[in-house]
Order: sequence, then structure tokens, then C-alpha cells
Amino acid sequence: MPENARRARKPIQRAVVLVPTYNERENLPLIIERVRAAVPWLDVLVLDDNSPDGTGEVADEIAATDRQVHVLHRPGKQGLGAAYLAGFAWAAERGYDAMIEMDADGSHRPEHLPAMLDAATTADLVIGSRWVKGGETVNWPLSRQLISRGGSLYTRLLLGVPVHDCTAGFRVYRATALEKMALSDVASAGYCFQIDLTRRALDRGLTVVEVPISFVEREIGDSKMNGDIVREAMVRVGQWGVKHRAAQLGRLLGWRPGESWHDLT
Ligand SMILES: Nc1nc2c(ncn2[C@@H]2O[C@H](COP(=O)(O)OP(=O)(O)OP(=O)(O)O)[C@@H](O)[C@H]2O)c(=O)[nH]1
Ligand SMILES: [Mg+2]
Repeated sequence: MPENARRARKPIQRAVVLVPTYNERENLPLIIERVRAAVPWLDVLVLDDNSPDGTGEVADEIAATDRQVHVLHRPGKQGLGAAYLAGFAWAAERGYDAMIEMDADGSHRPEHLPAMLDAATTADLVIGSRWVKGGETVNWPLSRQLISRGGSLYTRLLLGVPVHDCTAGFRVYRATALEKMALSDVASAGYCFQIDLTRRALDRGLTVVEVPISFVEREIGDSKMNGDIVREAMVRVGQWGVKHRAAQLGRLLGWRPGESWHDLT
């Protein structure tokens, strides 16, 4: 990332933390309390996919006592990507300057938010990263670490993206960045959603910065990670990679002269 890309942006005055939930009734009150304590001016929007365990009702109870907490009830489990797209649209309609992605399960420590918001003063997208210097995982099984590191390596190799934690789900997006990313055709559901948005940001010449975080394995509730999510990511990244490398080769051979997208950042 050329340093000149990190120029000062408009200050972020209104931001909302988007928290997707599916069966997180015990985690949700704890995480909202920590967000509110860490950065009191941030609003929170819970994106609940009609969780069978009643997370949506728990969210409503919190929203009834805290005007900065909002809830979007969705009809059923449609994946993380769909929930975030609905959250981005909700926040854009209400004029927020920045949208923050954060899991409900405690893996993303709200205490990192001040550093991430600070980085966003000179960036379009800030990624809370496990795999840069200073980043770490706590109590995360080796198998999960290998999937995560392997997924990022696979993505870097195929797409040539200069990001170390491509599947990271703790992020600050400037609203202006999301506007440029043509999100209407995003179809990715699982981790792949994060990779998809990373490549779109880079493709539009946006400034993407990684901030080290400590990622903590969830202590309560069950993971929604499964083989389908990993397969979706492998197949889609494979397809994008073939297109990306073919376009590069085309340019090299003079078929489509022009800059490669990742030279634009
Ligand atoms: N609204 C909505 N939220 C979801 C869905 N799937 C997962 N989530 C939420 O997204 C966040 C991340 O999901 P996790 O189950 O923790 O998955 P993960 O963090 O990728 O995997 P682990 O590391 O095993 O926890 C949590 O807050 C989930 O409740 C979904 O289909 N809809
Ligand atoms: Mg998790």
C-alpha cells in the first residue's frame, strides 16, 4: 500500500456496529454492553435471522432500554452476507458515515474499536486482522487456524490481494466506500462474503488497511461454520482467480491494455 494512499478523510461522525445474530441469546447482551462501554457514541444494529433461541426478543428488550440500539428482524437464516447487505442498506438510508461489521460471539473484542476507528481516519476499509504482526488468536483450535491461514493464502495467490486476513469479519467500512463497491450483485453468503468485499474494495482503488487484533474463540454458543461455507469460498475464489489471472495475462499480451486493479491501490 503506497503511503500516499493514506490521506486524511472526512471525520467519521456517525457510525453503526452491525451485529449479525443466529442463536446468540446469551452472547448478545454481553457484546452490546462491551461495545457501548468501549465507544459510547457508536450505535448498534442487531441483524437477527429469526433465531429459534429467541435472540431477536433479547435484542428487542435491549433496544427498548437503549436508544442507540436497533434491531432488524429478518424472516429466516439466510447467511451472514445477506444479513450484512441488509444492514448496510439500513445504515445508508439513515445517513451513517461508517458501518462496522462485528460478530456477536465475543471473538471480535469491542475494545479494539478505538484503534480501528483511528485507522479509518486515513482509510476506506479497516480490517481487524489476526494474521499481521501483533495480531493473534486465543484458544482457537489449530484446525481453525489452518483453515483461516490457508484460506487467506489461497486468496492471495489467486487474486493477488495484498491482504493477510482476507476472511476477517471485524471491519470498518466508510459509507462512501460501500457506495463505490456495487454491492447489488454480491451473492456470497459465508466467509466468501468478506473476501468478495475485500476484492471489490481493492478493485475500486480504495485504501484498505489491516489493524492487528486479538481474536478470541467463542466461549458460549455454537459455531455456524460448516463445510458448505468453506466449499463456497474455495469455489468462488477459484472462479474469480481464473478470471483475474486471465485478464492479467490478456493485458500482458496486449489484448486489454491498462492497469491491473491491484496497481490502483
Ligand atoms: N443473521 C445471521 N447471522 C449469522 C448467520 N450465520 C452466522 N451468523 C452470526 O455471524 C457471526 C459469526 O458466526 P459464527 O458462528 O461465530 O461463525 P464464525 O465466527 O465464522 O466461526 P467460529 O469461529 O466457529 O465462531 C455470529 O454472530 C453469528 O451469530 C446467519 O445466517 N444469519
Ligand atoms: Mg465466531
